[in-house]
Amino acid sequence: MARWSYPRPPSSEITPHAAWLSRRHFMAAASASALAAPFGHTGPAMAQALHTRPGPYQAAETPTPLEDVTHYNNFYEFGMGKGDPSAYASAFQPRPWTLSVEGLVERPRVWDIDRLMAEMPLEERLYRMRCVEAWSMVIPWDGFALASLLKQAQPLGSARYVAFESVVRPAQMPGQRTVLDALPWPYVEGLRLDEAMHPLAFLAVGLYGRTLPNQNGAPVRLVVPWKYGFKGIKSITRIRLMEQMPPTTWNRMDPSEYGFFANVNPDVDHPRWSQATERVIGAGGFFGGGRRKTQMFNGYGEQVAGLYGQMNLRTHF
Ligand SMILES: Nc1nc2c(c(=O)[nH]1)N[C@H]1C(S)=C(S)[C@@H](COP(=O)(O)O)O[C@H]1N2
Ligand SMILES: [Mo]
Repeated sequence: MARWSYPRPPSSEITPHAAWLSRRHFMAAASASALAAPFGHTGPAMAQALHTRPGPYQAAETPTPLEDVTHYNNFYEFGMGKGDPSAYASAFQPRPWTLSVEGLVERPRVWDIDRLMAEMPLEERLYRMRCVEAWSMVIPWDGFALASLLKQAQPLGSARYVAFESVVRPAQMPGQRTVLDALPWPYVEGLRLDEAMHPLAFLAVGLYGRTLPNQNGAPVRLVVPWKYGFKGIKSITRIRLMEQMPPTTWNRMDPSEYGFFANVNPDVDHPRWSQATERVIGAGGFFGGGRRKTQMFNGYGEQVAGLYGQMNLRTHF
């Protein structure tokens, strides 16, 4: 395995999404905007404590240090570097905020985020997160099951998929000003309805017992622990139930590299790298850490394998 020196591994090693974008001549535009966006530091110091109870789903591993969880991020709305979200997200205003649940539902509704957080009983979920770039973390999220929100909306019988949309705010998100011709905004994601209703599918409004830091997707983001991290769409404004499979950002960018399902699978390699192992972020130094074997469904197979029955996970990757 390649070695690197502080502060950042070469992008070819750990930012394959970025490597993809650079083929679209993104890099020059991105560095120009970084100079024009001198925002300060943001982080959990500004966050508020949440009243959360321990939930039923926990991972055996040690949580990744808070510093790594909040400073090693993928959030292209703020730039492509792992340090860009923590550097540039402090100007982002996650309140006031509305989240709409619409489409094929009996009761469409536009939620105020604080109202939603007051009405939903918050619980902690310690989940493994496996990025498609072959690194992983273990994160204590605070939030509620996606299913409990969807049930309130009462999905119609015709609903088969759930589409998610991130916010578009180029004035507060420097990456949206520069990546415009490479990545189409808003960032969009989707799940099959049965995946979305699975008890492990989670909407996070906090981490480490505090309101969600901007760089982690404030004020509300999706967490689907058996899928690659890019399914965990951040700063969600809209959830729409649909009959057809919705388009998803990375699948749209390159369907040969990023599937709709994106279930963690050590046996199906990404076309440009192996998925058999992963680098554990924060285990033994900021950018150090061990490498370990990747688990099928990121270790959640016992709970979720039944969702896929006899489906060929190689073709439906
Ligand atoms: N809107 C939006 N959501 C996003 C992304 C993004 O660029 N934009 N990156 C995804 C990727 S690739 C990963 S690995 C996770 C990272 O979440 P974290 O920074 O909180 O660890 O967010 C996902 N959600
Ligand atoms: Mo990712």
